[in-house]
Amino acid sequence: EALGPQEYTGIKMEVAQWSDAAKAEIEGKVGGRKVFLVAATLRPETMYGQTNCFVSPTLKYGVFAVNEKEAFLCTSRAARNMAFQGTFSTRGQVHELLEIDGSKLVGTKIHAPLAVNPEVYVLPMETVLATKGTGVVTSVPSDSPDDYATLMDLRKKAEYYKIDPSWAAIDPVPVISTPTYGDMTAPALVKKLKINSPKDAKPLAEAKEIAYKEGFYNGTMLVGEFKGEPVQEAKTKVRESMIAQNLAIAYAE
Ligand code: A2H
Repeated sequence: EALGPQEYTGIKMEVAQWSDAAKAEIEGKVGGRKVFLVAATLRPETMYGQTNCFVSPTLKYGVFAVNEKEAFLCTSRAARNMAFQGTFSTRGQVHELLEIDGSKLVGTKIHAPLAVNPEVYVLPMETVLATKGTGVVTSVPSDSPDDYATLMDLRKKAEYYKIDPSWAAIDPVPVISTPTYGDMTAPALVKKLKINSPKDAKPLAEAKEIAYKEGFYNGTMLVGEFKGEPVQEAKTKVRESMIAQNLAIAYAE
């Protein structure tokens, strides 16, 4: 575990269309604000390859006022951290507009900033931790073994997970090329380590470690503003560019 604070990028994914279940709960409660799901990521340079977004189907989320125009959807734990980091106009204070079950968010259509596929859906991920980040995880299956394993499992068992197969239909997008694994690092590692399910925790942790190091030290950007540049350089540039464009926030814990 990291000793110092972890510096995440909070990706602002604006709601384009609520699921029916969420719509019924949100109606009339956000005061005309735009609502964003805020996903905490350590790999902002991969955002071109978002294919969906994950929430925990067993966690509670809140919608929190940022100011008169915007609201963020995340865990209340994350909202408290944001309040003390100056994210909200009411510094130090959390203004919760409503609470909602993660399960009801599934099927919501959102806008994924920078993504090659800008419209994506919210899907369930059982391994989302309540104690980390915002409880919202944007999914980049080309470069995250967890995201890839979960997406494949959702496709295999759409009925069991009660999802419409069309919500999980976007394929991984090549974003970063690495010398050892090509332009689909996570799928290559999931295959190599014979990972069959998002519950294969041990090999997934190993795959995650390898993918992270390989991408960071040896990866080259295949798309976007910093195409052709090493990931080591593009990482901070994409983060800063997204924050400057109001597509993301700095979030630490
Ligand atoms: B990363 P660390 Cl492409 N529960 O973003 C489970 N996982 C969570 C989470 C939570 N509450 N909050 C964030 N995460 C994920 C992109 C990515 C990530 C890629 C590759 C690897 C990777 C797209 N998903 O993470 O324990 C988020 O997924 C592996 C390092 O704080 C976040 O970054 O190190 C990462 O885990 C944070 O994990």
